[in-house]
Amino acid sequence: MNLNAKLTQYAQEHLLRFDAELTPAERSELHQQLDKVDFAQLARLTSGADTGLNWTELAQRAEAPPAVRLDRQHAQCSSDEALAEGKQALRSGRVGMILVAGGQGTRLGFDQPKGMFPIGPLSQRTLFQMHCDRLLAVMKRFGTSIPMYVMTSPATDAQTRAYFQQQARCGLNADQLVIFCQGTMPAVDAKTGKALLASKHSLALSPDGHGGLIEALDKHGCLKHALQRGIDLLYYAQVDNPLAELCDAELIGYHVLSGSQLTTQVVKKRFAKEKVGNVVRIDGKVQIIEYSDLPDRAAEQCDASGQLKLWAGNIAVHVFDRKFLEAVVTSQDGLPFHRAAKPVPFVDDSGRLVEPKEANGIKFERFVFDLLPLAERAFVVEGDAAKVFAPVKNANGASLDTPAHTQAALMAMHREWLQLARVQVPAHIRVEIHPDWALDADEVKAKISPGLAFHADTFLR
Ligand code: UD2
Repeated sequence: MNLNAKLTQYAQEHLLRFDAELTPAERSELHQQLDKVDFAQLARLTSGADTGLNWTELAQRAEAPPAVRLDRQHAQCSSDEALAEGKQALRSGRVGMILVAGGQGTRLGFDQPKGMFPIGPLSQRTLFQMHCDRLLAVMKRFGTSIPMYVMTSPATDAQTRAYFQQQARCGLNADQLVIFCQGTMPAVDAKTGKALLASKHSLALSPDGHGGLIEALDKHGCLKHALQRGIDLLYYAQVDNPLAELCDAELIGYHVLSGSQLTTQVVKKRFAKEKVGNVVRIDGKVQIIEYSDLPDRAAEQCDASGQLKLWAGNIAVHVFDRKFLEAVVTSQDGLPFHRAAKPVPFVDDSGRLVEPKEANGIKFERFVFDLLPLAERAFVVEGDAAKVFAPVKNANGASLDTPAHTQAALMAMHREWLQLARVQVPAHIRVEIHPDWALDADEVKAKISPGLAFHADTFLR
């Protein structure tokens, strides 16, 4: 079927209304974009056939998920058993790392990929560098190689590639770094469902959400790359959280021993309406209700002991079975799309660029955590928020999740490791520890003499 007929079939023929005025290069660009769009899928999404979920009703039925809590009591296996199993999995090269980094630092007032944001409190290492340093230290400890799959978006791809090239891949070997770009979805007019043009010769496209990961991993050959290297476990984290314990042996061990397809690390929410997804169980299935979808009443419910009933906050740290992801790729529906009403600049019928202040368009995004209810066996493990979660989301000055908060959390953790080793670190002294020097409190203890005192800011490396 030619392009014209295809567009007419889906009532999107307006996309060619400027075709006659375009240069050959412009026409080719537009036609290439249009060829890649799945208009049947777009029609399903805009027809109302997919009306979304009733979160209020679902939230009423939501319970806390079954989870291994921080005290590690009542778990089917002990923390030591999990640790031993996870170490074995790492040593035998079964683990790969996925880092999603499609976001820009716009909310931080940083006009580059967020991964390039300098966050090391003393070292000024970037988010990318900190994640790579941790991964390299894990590789060294377990004498193994762990490839890192970094997902970018069209907005961050070129700069991210240039960054890793300039920085000698942040220390990773050529075969340990795979950078691939996520897909896009056309934005549509909220009233008519018609796709919007960003210019006369290009569609208004936006990233398809971090859930676009699954399709992108397949499309760019990453699942095959992992298979060929004997990797059957993929550890997942977001670039914005430098505390994420990439390839943590205990979490991997719980995943393996529980026979889970998807294991997720959660933290106890600090307050009811904290901006983290809520990991819950509904009708026996573990799933996530995003903070923006959870009604206040459900968020604020407490149990008999006065604790939040829906306590488990999503920090976007998961372990996936590679085979589970492969099955999702080949399943008919894959992950559902969420719709977000947003202001979307567009070219109107007269060819004029309109830049709306209010939401005029709908963007479609997939969320990686929608994999949870698709898993037959999912497992939830609580981590200590002070040790595993300090995301960089907002510019300094905001009340939460700023670079200053993240740096304070990093330094507090490193100070605690030193204090556990009976090293004196006065309150005004700032400390940062490079993972190559020590990856955890035990390693600090093994390296440093008790009784030592710090008198100046120190970056241990
Ligand atoms: C996300 C989770 C939320 C909570 C929180 C923890 C969603 C929808 N919500 O909230 O439940 O756990 O994180 O920090 O995920 N990204 C891409 N491509 C995209 C969109 C996002 O790579 O198309 C990456 C982005 O670079 C970032 C991460 O995904 O590393 C999270 O995205 P976000 O900052 O939009 O999500 P947030 O903070 O609202």
